[in-house]
Amino acid sequence: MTDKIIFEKIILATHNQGKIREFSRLFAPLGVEIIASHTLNLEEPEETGSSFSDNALLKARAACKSTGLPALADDSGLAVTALNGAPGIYSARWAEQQDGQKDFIKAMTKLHDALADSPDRSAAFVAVLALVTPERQEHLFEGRAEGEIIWPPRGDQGFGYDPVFVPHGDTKTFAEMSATEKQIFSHRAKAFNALREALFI
Ligand code: ITT
Repeated sequence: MTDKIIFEKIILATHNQGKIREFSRLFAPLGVEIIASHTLNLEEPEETGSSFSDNALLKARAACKSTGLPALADDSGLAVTALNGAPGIYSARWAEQQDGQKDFIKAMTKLHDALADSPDRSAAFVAVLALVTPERQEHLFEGRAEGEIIWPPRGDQGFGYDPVFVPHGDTKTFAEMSATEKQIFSHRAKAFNALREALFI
């Protein structure tokens, strides 16, 4: 039998408001207090890893080290088959502008241009969650949402690449779905469910 750990507070090591909204909904039934690292002005470590797992671990380790609390990080992105998995771990960086702000219209247009007339529009959103505790336990959980890239973008919910992604099993983009609908398909919700089953219930 696995030991289930009781967490009262978890640092959510992210500066991404979309992730903060989604994790707040996911954790709400568990009664765990979520503290987003940006509210503590924690520095964002540079994402130097070569995989989602590397980057999730380095973000969670940094937040755990500087707060002494369990820390959860999410490293995620869109892996497009015809682009050999790009943008992948570079999904956020494809949106970066010179002033440091992110522009996802630019990133989605770059994706559309890179796909050109490729007949293969298949893609997957991937999320790897790393939970690191002050006792130095490290846990990793992965979730994937398979689907298709569409053009032009549709919908104004969600964040990031949501307007160009239609999950298998539906006709709406993630950005046309309510938060509850997106949760049925979402890579983040699947990874979170694995975490919840392993550690909480
Ligand atoms: P943190 O590192 O501070 O968590 P970030 O936005 O830089 O924030 P990542 O490095 O993990 O996060 O980059 C993931 C990018 O992938 C994110 O910026 C989105 O563009 C995209 N992405 C991930 N999950 C997504 C989702 O559910 N819907 C739309 N885009 C998503």
